[in-house]
Amino acid sequence: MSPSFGRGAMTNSWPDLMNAELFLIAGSNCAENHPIAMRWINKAKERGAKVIVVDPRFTRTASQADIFAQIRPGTDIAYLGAIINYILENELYDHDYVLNYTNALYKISKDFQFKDGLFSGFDPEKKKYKTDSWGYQLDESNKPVKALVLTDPDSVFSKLKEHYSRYDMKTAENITGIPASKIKEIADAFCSAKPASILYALGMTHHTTGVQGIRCYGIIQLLMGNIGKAGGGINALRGEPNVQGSTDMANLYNNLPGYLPAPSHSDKTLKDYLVRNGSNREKHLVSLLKAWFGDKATKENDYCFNYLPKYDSNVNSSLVRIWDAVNKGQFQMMLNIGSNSLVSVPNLEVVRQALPKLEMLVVSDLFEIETAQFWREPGVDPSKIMTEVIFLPAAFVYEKDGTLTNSGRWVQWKDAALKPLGECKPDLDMLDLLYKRVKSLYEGSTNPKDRPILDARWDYGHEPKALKVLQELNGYDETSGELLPTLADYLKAPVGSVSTGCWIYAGVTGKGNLAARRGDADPSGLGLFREWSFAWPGNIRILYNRASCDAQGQPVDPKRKLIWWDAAKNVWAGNDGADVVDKTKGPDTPEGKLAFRMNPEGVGRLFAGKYTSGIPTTPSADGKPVGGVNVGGICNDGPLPEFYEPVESPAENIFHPNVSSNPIVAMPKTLPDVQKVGNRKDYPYVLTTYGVSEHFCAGGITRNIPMLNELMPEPFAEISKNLAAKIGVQDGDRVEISSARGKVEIRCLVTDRIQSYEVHGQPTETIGVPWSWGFASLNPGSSINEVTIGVIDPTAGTPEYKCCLVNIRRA
Ligand SMILES: Nc1nc2c(c(=O)[nH]1)N[C@H]1C(S)=C(S)[C@@H](COP(=O)(O)OP(=O)(O)OC[C@H]3O[C@@H](n4cnc5c(=O)[nH]c(N)nc54)[C@H](O)[C@@H]3O)O[C@H]1N2
Ligand SMILES: Nc1nc2c(c(=O)[nH]1)N[C@H]1C(S)=C(S)[C@@H](COP(=O)(O)OP(=O)(O)OC[C@H]3O[C@@H](n4cnc5c(=O)[nH]c(N)nc54)[C@H](O)[C@@H]3O)O[C@H]1N2
Ligand SMILES: [Mo]
Repeated sequence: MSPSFGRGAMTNSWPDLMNAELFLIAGSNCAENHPIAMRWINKAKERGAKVIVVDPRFTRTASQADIFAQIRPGTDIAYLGAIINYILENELYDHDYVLNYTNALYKISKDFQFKDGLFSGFDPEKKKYKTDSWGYQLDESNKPVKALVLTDPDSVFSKLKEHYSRYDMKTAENITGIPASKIKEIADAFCSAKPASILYALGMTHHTTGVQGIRCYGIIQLLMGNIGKAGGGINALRGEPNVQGSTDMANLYNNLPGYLPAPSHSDKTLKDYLVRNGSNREKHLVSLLKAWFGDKATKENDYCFNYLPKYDSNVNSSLVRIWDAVNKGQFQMMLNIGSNSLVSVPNLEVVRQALPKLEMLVVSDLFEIETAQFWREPGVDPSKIMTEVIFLPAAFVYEKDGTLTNSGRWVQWKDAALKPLGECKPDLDMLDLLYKRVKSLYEGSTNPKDRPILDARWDYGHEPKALKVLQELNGYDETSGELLPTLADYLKAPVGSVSTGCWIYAGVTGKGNLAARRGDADPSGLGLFREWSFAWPGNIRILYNRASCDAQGQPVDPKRKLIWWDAAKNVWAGNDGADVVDKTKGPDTPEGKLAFRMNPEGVGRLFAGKYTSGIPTTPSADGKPVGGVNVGGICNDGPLPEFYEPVESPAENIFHPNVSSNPIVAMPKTLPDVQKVGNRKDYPYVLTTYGVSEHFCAGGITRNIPMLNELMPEPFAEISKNLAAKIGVQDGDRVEISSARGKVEIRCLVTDRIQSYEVHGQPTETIGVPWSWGFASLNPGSSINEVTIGVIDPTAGTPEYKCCLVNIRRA
């Protein structure tokens, strides 16, 4: 529905949280934003599990913690780096796991370097990395060379150790404001509990170092052997209702459904695409093209590959940058479905100046949200606005059939309970009408550029049914027209003979609508609930579960057995579906060893290097491996997470003052007077923004519900008692919060929940403000996004909503 602010999912699931012995909840306030998490966390707590919460504020989640640490926003990598260092120095890691399931032994290219805050390959002009030196040493057959021992100077393990040797507890304290003794307490608690689960959401992702922060979690969980285990994992708690489903369907500009990379302008042919992205993706892309273009997609015409739009890989086209493009006049029309940018986008003035540049704006929503009535905003003269605005009233979730995919990858079907009000329509019906009308306008055209619209397989009938769409995602045998029964059937079929609208959903409706299942049997007692709905891929509930077994294929945790190699029957069996290349390939075969089959090298990456290989993950029709190449993903800002200060920060980077913030982050410059960066002299305090239980996101729905408005009537600024005394205000007084970009006037809430702290010995303050208000609705209020900064994470495109510099004074 709405712009997604991240990818990923839980490696495990909601009920699996009850299996953990310890939780690190850092960057999530799940008690308020994902209350269902607490149901399962509390079950684990009843068994004695411990909870660690790291947050700039003492939240309702923090009130449930055994250890709480208050952190300066945007500095998690510093204390996480110290924990990595502590694990390595004290040999607290899971030795077998590290050797068997990670790339610890792999030798890194001699050209790789990290110096003064920069990885090798930095191009200062383009502010980009050339990534050639971030690879493994390779043998003649292109296989990575492995060291014999972890201590080999070229090994990933040694590189990791060297990189994090700078991260001692005291340095981490100086950066984060968390006392060194507390960081050590967190490290000791975390490393002595097994399995331990990590939960995160926006507190980690809303930064210009967001992806690398999550990579720290990956490194820690791989070192501790917590991935692929019940009660372990890295659990991304997703946001919007069905944001998981919408990212699965690729609502990001550089994705196609099923997390396939989108073609870029350099991919002239399907072959070019496969060379760049790996031939193991051939099956998935061709099946997608078959779903979209049916019989029109043939081998001879590259399966209509050139019907796909291509993006310019030199240009970041994520949400924030789209508003820059609207400002430059690059769009005439915008279809805005289920999103409220005039509240939710950072540095709102950019959106405010962009909207009137559109000739037409179509908004589909439940309520007439701010974005739909931008021309009515106080201070705007409607007679000067030439944009034609059309509002399409949308049916709500209860008024339509369909699925919602939760963070645990469970695709859950629901039936409509009510008829839509008045003229409201489900989005599916709106898009169906729109497509049919557009197609009729192109009918008879001989212009080749119109072919994709004319050739699309759009066979949902007179009134489209959500089930038919789900079946398209499941996929068909294109010869017989039958639904594909399972993921395995899809994987076995020859390229071009099958279709799937989203390959990871294969099997969801193959044997009836599995998403509608509500079987609550849990024979293992591990909360797998494999007869409740359908989890992608292939109804596997815990990803990478091959790693829950030892090298011989037997479960390492006798209390939490997920899968095992059944030697008598020659098959991977178990309580969960086995996440393996081939269920009949045992632990003594090359395929049967791979716990991370989506990576070309088949192991978890402590060092996210560059590697392209022939490890086959997709068998062909005759069961023989396709000798294709598999290309692994990399992070644009480096193969190892490094601590960089936020773009606006109260401190210099102590590790490398000359490269203080992430070197490949660029400040947008479309509107130089609006897109400014502030300095710490004029704006000495750190602002962080967050959600509240009583409102939802931009508040389009919740600010129109009187009871919720009574509970949470207006935005406020949480400040410490010290700061209140310093600026001479009392609880409830009005304050002005300003940044280099804008200002708001709201009440302050003087609280113990935020404490003053020191950064490099300097007293520092965080100010917390919830963000769910705008000028419209039953209950208008100031938007803190007037103040926030529009810089983005260079890999994910997520804005740095969680920290910028501000000043505060009595209003
Ligand atoms: N009631 C309600 N539920 C919601 C939403 C809502 O608006 N209201 N929104 C939904 C959506 S779209 C999403 S994405 C999720 C969001 O769910 P959460 O991520 O839980 O949401 P936030 O409150 O934005 O941020 C979480 C916490 O991160 C902390 N934080 C800020 N900066 C940092 C940092 O640098 N490090 C660390 N460790 N923590 C930091 C904040 O203080 C906050 O307590 O919730 C979803 N659920
Ligand atoms: N400062 C600051 N800004 C933030 C954040 C933050 O933490 N701090 N969080 C960010 C995050 S995580 C997110 S996800 C974004 C969210 O930003 P937006 O997506 O712009 O905001 P929402 O309010 O979630 O917008 C969803 C809209 O969809 C409408 N809607 C609901 N159901 C339907 C439906 O079935 N059909 C249609 N057509 N419409 C429907 C709702 O009424 C609502 O207006 O905001 C981001 N902005
Ligand atoms: Mo979100």
